Amino acid sequence: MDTYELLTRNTDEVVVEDEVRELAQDPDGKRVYVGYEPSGVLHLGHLLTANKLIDLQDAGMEVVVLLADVHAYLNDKGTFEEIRETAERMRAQFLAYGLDEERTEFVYGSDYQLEEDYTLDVHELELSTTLNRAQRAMAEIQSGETAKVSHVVYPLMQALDIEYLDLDLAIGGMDQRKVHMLMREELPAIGYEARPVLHTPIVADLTTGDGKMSSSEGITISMEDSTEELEEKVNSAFCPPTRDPEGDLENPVLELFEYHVFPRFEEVVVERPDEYGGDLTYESYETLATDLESGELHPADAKGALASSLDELIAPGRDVLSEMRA
Ligand code: IYR
Repeated sequence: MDTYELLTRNTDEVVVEDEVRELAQDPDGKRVYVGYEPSGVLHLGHLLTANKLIDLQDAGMEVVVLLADVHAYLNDKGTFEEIRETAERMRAQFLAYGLDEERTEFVYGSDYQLEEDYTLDVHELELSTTLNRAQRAMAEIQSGETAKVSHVVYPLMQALDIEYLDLDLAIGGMDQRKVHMLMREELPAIGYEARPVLHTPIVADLTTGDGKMSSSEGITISMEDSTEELEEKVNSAFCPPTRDPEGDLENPVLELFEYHVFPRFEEVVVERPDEYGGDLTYESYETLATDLESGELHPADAKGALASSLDELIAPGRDVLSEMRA
């Protein structure tokens, strides 16, 4: 696969193409990051950005994972101590999921975000950014209905992280795009260079195909799920025989194949009894989606194969979690 294609596959947005094409010319040793507010257990949302990191490692880039403890604190996710404990568990789960330990640097936000230089730069951004802009950047991130002062400091710090971690590229879900747009404008305003960004899609809710899959509502698949729970959840998924259901709906089963399964497996085998045509083997998302649309592949069989592939992906993380709790 061509390097630009590897860097950008399964993304919803590339900001901006020219800059990412330049990176693709010589990705070796370039630094890319994603940040996460430490929270309970990894779920498919986290794993989608992690898949992108694995692609970028395969392209030769160095990966930085920011365990954004100060950000989580500013977003009212608990006490500092609770957040740091969660972050440690999160780190172990990412490694179990398949990030290369040698080429992944884990950084806590509090390692550098409380230093004088950083703090003075935050204040400089406070001066150059309008309140309205900072508030809008947080629309999809802010916890709770009421905007607090902490919520407008948050995106300014996220923008500065890119400078302080000395990065060449940032990754985030589409929910982070307004923060990144603020970064593109505001870093140059205080004398730093804006960096390119890749945004990964937000997967639809499993049972309805609507909106986004999140841990707060609807059904989420997480690293804590047992094989049986996973099968049950996948079986209850919305899966019409088309990749384009009506209106704003998506086909979440196909999305999971596209963003989670095919990037990590060479082939997917759908097991079927001989009287139903025998096993089917797919080497690409396209052929599987085409067969689902034509009726060659029944949604129930697709779900069975999806559940076992996801189970294989989360099993190592599930084991690490149970060891940590033992
Ligand atoms: N806003 C992210 C967490 C986060 C991401 C990055 I990239 C940072 O530099 C800091 C925080 C979230 O919503 O989880």
